Amino acid sequence: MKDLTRRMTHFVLAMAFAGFTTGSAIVAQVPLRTLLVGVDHRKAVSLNGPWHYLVEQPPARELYDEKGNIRDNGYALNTHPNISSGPHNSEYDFSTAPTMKIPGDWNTQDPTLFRFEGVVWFQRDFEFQPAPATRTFFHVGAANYRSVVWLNGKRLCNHEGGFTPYDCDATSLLKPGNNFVVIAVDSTRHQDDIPSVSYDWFNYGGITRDVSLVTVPSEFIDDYDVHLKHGASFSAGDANTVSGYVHVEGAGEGRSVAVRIPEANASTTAVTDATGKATFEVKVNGLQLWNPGSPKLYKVELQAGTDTLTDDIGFRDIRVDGTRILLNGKAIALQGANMHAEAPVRGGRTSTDEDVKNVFSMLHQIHANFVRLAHYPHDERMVRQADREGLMVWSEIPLWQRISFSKQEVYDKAVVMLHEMIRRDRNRAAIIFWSVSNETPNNADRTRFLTALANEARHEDQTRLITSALIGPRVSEDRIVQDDPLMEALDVVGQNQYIGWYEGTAEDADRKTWVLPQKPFIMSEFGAEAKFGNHGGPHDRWTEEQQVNVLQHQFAMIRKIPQMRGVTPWVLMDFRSSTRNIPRLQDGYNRKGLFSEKMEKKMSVPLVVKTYTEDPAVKPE
Ligand code: GCB
Repeated sequence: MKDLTRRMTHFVLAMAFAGFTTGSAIVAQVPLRTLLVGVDHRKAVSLNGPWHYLVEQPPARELYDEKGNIRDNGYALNTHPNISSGPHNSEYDFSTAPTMKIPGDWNTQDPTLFRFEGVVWFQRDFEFQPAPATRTFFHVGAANYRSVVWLNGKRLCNHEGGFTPYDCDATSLLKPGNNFVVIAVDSTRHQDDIPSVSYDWFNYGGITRDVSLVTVPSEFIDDYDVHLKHGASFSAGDANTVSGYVHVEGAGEGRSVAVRIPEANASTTAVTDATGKATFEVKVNGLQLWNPGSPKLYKVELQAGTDTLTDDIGFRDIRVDGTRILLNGKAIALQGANMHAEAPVRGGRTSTDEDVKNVFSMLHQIHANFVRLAHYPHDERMVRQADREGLMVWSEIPLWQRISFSKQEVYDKAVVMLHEMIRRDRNRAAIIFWSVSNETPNNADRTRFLTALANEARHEDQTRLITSALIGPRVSEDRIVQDDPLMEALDVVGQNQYIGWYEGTAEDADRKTWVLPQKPFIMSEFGAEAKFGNHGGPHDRWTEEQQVNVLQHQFAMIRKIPQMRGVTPWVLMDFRSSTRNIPRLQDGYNRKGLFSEKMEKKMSVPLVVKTYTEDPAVKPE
C-alpha cells in the first residue's frame, strides 16, 4: 500500500515531534484500516442480520494462547466438529449456536450477557461470486473493542478500537459459492487501551455497526477529501473554489481522475502522482455554502478509471478570529448538548436510522444548532444526518481522563484512531471540531502527548478546528484561572465543570469569575443528576427541580464569560454507565440527561429552550 508508506512517514515525524522514541516497532496494529471513505455511498453486499455466537469467558483460551498470542486454530476454523461420535477434542458448534442481530451490542440482546466483558465469537455463512479484476473488502463499521477476523478459516485482519471502522482486503480468501466468516470480539478492558480501564459509560461489546462486503475495481478510490478551499483568510465573495484530493489505491503516477459537481456545472480532471494521489482545484460559480439555516449538499461525482463514487458534500469555512468562531466569515454561537451513542427508548448502541431520528428529535426540541458527540466517534448515520439537517458537530476520540500518556505504544494507537476518525468523516461539512481528548490530568507527559496529537490532527486536516475538553482549573476562592498548557495547542477550548453538583451549590456559580486566555471557549460540560418524575425543592438532590436550578445558575454564570462561544450541558439523555449504582435513583444510569433514556422530557427542557431561543448564554462576539 503505497499511500500507507507516505502516511507512515508523516506519522514517524509526528512521533519525533512528540519526543517519543521511534526505534521500536512502530505500531502494534496495521494502521489505518479505514480504507474505504464514503463506504455508505458505495454498492455493498450487506452482512447485517443474524450471526451465530458463542461466548468465551476470560482467559478465553480459544482466542489467546498462554502468552496472549491469537490462536488461529480454535473456533476460528469453524470445523463443524462431529459431536455425535468419535473423540471429542473440539467442543463447539456454530451451526447450532443461537443467533443475535448484527449490528448490535451483545449486552442488550442476551440477558446473560448484560454485564459481560470478554470474548464473544460470531460466525455466519454467505454466498459470494468473485468477479474478475476486482477487489473485495470486508467492512466493519465498528466492533468494540478488539476484533480478529477469519475468512474461510484463514486470518484476515485484526483491529483495535471500538468506535472506528476497518476494511480488510478479502479478495484472495473469498471463493465462489459458500463462504464463512468468524469474528472474535473482545471487550475486555486494559490499562493501555483507549479508553483505559475506567470510564463513565457502558462497555457495550460486539459488532455494533454495519458489516458489509464492498467490491471495487482493482484500481479504486479509497480516500478523498473535497472541501471549500481553505485560504489564509475568508471572503464570502471569493468562496467559490472547491479543492482537495482523490487517492486511487493500486494506481501509480499519471492516472486521470474526474471530479464533477453537476448541479453547479463544475468539473475538472486531475492526475495522480507516484503515490496515487490526485490533488485538484475547481472553480464553482454561485456556490451555495453549507450553514445550519441552509445545509446545502451537492452531489459530487468522483471517477478514476472504472471506479465511480458519488457523495453528498457541503462546503463551508470554519475558522477562529481572536475569541470568535467564524462560520463562512460570520461569528457564531453554538448551543446544543452532549450525547452518548446510546439508542433512545430501546437502549443499546445506536445503529439504526430510527435511533438517529430519535436523537435528532430531542436535539430539535431543545433548538440545538450543535452537538458534542461524546466521547468517541458515533455511527456514521449521525454525522450524515447532521450534514443534512445543518447541525454542527464536535467529534472526539476516546482519550478519556486517565490514559497511559507516558507510553509510546499508546500514542501510536491514538494516532491511528485519530486518523481513522478524520478519514471517515472529513467530507462531512457538519463536523467543525476534532477533539483529541476529555478531562485529562494536567502533567508533562499528558501535555506532550496531546500537543503532538493536536498537531497531528491539524496537519491531517487544516479545514477544521482542534479542541479538547479540559477540567480542573486552579480555583482560588471564587476566581477560576484556567492555565492548562494544553490550551496552546488548541484552536477552541472546551471547559468542563460541575459547580452545583460535584462541587458546591448551584448558587456558588453566581460568585465565580473566570480568568481565561483570549481564545474561543465552549462550556462543554455542566449539569446535575435528576431522576425523571422525582420532584422536590431546588436544593433536593436527584430532583428535576434541582437540575433546573443548577442549569439556571450555570447559564447565568456562562453569560458573564466573554470568551464563551458555545454551551453543551451534560447530557442530552440519561445513559447507561456501570459506575452509577444508586438503586431507585440511578439504577445503572447517569441521570444528568435533559431527557430520560425513554425520551421523557425533564423540567430542564423548557429552561434550555427558553435560554437558547430567548436569552442565549453565549454570544457570537
Ligand atoms: C465528566 C465526564 C463525563 C461524565 C460526567 C459525569 O466530567 O467528562 O464523561 O459522564 O462528567 O456525569 O460525571
